[in-house]
Amino acid sequence: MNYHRIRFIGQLIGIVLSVSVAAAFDGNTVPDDPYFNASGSWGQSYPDQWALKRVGFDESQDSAWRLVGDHTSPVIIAVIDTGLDWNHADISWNNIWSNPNEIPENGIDDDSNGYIDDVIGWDFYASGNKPWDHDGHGTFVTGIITAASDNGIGITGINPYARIMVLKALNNFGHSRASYLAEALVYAADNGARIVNLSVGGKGLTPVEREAVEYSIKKGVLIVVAAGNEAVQTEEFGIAGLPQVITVATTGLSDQHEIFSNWGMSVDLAAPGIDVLSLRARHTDFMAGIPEIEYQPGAAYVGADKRYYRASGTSFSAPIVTGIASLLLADKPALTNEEVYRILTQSANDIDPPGLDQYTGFGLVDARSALKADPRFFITASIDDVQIVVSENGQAVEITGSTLADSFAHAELYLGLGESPENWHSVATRLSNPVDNDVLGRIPAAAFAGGPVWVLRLVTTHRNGQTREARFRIDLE
Ligand SMILES: [Ca+2]
Ligand SMILES: [Ca+2]
Ligand SMILES: [Ca+2]
Ligand SMILES: [Ca+2]
Repeated sequence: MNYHRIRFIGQLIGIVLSVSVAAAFDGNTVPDDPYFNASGSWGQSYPDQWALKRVGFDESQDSAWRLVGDHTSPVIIAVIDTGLDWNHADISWNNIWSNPNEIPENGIDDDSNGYIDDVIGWDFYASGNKPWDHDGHGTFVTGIITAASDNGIGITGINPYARIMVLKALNNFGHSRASYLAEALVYAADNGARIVNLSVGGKGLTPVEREAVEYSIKKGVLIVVAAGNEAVQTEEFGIAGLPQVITVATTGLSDQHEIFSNWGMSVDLAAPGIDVLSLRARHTDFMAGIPEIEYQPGAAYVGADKRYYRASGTSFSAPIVTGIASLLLADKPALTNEEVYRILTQSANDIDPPGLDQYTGFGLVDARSALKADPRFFITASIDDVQIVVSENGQAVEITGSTLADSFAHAELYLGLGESPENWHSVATRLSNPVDNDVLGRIPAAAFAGGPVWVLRLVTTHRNGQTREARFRIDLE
């Protein structure tokens, strides 16, 4: 976030609504953007845009872009952040939302939505219609989603069909207020956004934020939130702790979760967030002045023109998920927010501890699998509680949780000795019917003879043979 002072200077928006631009990238070739095709531009050993390549956007014949059909729809994405440098050469006006019912610069709220001359979005801090980015964070996030593709310069974004609604809800020091975030969420939902990217957050959750989230979701908006970088539980971390949003954690170069990334039951997905390359807004250097980071001003600039920047954090993992979610909607506009949520989580690659885990949720987001997925498909396994119960047969351990699928075959409970068991044996009766938040089985206490620490494992099997598992550690001491 930003910590250096720049006075807000109203910038004229070059409103260009009907200029024909070179044909948009159709996804069937390798984009010609030089950083997309380069490695080591700042001396590193990996591709400059490794983060996109890791989730399926690469040079190969089965690059995720090639899975998008020929008939695409534009997708409105609200980026609630520090604004946008709309003069950046690698941002196309084609990818910025234009409010269809608002006549620019006439001083009248033509569409009667409560905001005068709101053509590309709104600045909730300054109460103005020019949400210029004096910080750099918002431009960086926007670049990951939709920097101009295949235009021969710089980087490529994920979604060439994006229309960014620029909602500035952070001031020039990178700080926000719950009321501005809430107002921006409501604006996004009321003005046609299908996805909101929130790479901002903080401790605590106000009722007004919670209400705004519920309102937006009810209106069909998908909300994608960065988990946060404090290495704390997401449940204590504002909107990221809510179950209805997609909460995104960060993985590094070897697909392991990063230690700074917040964790918890609300984490749904992980995406790359280390040394990500994106756009630098003019006159900004948002890493400078973050007290926790040792940083030489200017060190993150990339390119002779210094118009690119690299940074790490969950803030930059979230827009990777937003980019993929919005590409899904460009391809299949009839999908609901719930369906997109399900597709993204169900098609993720399981990493870290097997099954759903609190560091990476369902796993690393996978654009190829998401674009190929059957929207109906799901398979879940969760162990929510383990309790000692007493019956006429003596003591037993009762396990509650869920095992579900759109086409359920069966489920089984296993027990293994120690922290990371190598051998598993089946316990309790095999389940031939799904269980939704209820008793999964009872294991006689005698089964736990032999050691104090056990791992319980639930495996759900789909009729197509795919499985998903959940694990639960039991310490009898
Ligand atoms: Ca208006
Ligand atoms: Ca107007
Ligand atoms: Ca480009
Ligand atoms: Ca996992």
